[in-house]
Amino acid sequence: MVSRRQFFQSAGIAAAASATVVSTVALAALPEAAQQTKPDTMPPLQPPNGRPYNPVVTLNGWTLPWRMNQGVKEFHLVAEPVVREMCPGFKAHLWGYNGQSPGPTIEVVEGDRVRIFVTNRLPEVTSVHWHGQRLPNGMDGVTGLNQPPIPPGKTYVYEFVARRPGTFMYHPHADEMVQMAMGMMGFWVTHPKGKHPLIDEVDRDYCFLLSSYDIDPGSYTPKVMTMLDFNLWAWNSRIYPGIDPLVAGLGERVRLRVGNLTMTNHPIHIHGHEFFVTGTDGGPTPRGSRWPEVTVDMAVGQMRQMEFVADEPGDWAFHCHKSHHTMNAMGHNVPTMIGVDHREVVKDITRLIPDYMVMGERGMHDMTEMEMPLPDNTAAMMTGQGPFGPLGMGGMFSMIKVRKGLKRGDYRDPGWYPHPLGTVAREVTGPAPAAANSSSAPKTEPTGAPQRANQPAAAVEVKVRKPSGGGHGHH
Ligand SMILES: [Cu+2]
Repeated sequence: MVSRRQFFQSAGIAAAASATVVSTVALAALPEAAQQTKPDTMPPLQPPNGRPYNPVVTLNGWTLPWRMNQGVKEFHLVAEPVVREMCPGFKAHLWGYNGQSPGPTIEVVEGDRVRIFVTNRLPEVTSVHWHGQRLPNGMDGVTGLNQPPIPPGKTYVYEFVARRPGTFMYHPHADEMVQMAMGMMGFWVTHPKGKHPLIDEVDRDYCFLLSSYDIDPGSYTPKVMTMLDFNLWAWNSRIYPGIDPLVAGLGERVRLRVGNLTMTNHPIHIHGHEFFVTGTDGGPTPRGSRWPEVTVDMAVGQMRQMEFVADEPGDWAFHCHKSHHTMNAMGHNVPTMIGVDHREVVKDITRLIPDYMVMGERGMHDMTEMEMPLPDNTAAMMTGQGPFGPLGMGGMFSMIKVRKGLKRGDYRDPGWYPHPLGTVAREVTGPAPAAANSSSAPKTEPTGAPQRANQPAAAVEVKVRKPSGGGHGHH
């Protein structure tokens, strides 16, 4: 078992050292606010105390350590501006918790008494709503309805018993539109205490949140006014090829927990396997209600738990089935990348958040960064190199890598699947066999049909740009 100290070392977590507005006296009594800024998938946090459980692995994320205080699990969340690397070469200025967006996953056990300190280091008020939890009304986190807003620089405390096991999330209920567009969200898992008739034990338990951003190519901060026309579709604020693969040993039982905090639905699709929806944020589903699927649609604000046995070796695509959601950084009104006045984005946000420039804690330097040549902070629209060439994917795309002989607890990328000889689709050479209805089948493409196979990649890229702005067509 990995000790808490070892976990801290392996995960590279350092205690927060950037206290600015919160007095050190007030912080002294609080549990340490662990920080994590690396975008890697961190190893599962084995519980150092309390009831045992099999921890989850947060995709490109981590679990928040706690302090046990007279039988109460105490956590410390710090709401603050963060820099999130969404994929290599592309950084976004978001808001999140404890150094990252999404915030750390909180894991507790059914029946645990939980106390969560929330320190606000944002330039405006916030609150935390514990989505899906049974709790006292005054702990539900809706600003104005259940509690006063948490002012900048202040720390509030929430306390309740995690009454039912399941898959939950947390997010602000204060200036929600802005704060969720900026990336404020996190996962919450309540493990069952002992055996549960509807909750099976699994070998691997992955979780992540669906989020979307609208960041013009070359700029860093999401446009918070965007309602539907986002250009970045993310899993845990990462976009492919920035999303780690989900690794499983051959024959292992795998659970996937997903929550949707975007503004549209996402049909999440698995290749090579079938899964069953075993639970929602409402709880475990009755066994009689489960049927096999290869795609599960997730509405806004919904969470789903899917389970399958990883019994087919290989590198299996796992993605949102909306094809526009497996692409990156489409410029809406940016037919040409050069000469975009992205300072307008800053003006828009400043209108909403007068203190906006404070968030980067870089003063005017942010402006100079934004004046860099545009392609410097832009994710390629479709990218990723596979064993057979470019994958042509981005956004909500990853892989489930199933391997024989993988050790339990080994989450490292095993590399590309070595296909057994003769098991890869290949070119047919020599005369093609006649089609069954060869009399009507044309031997060549009909006249005027696009020569798809011969089209250069660049032209394809232009064609799939969203038609909403000026980005459609050739220039
Ligand atoms: Cu989608």
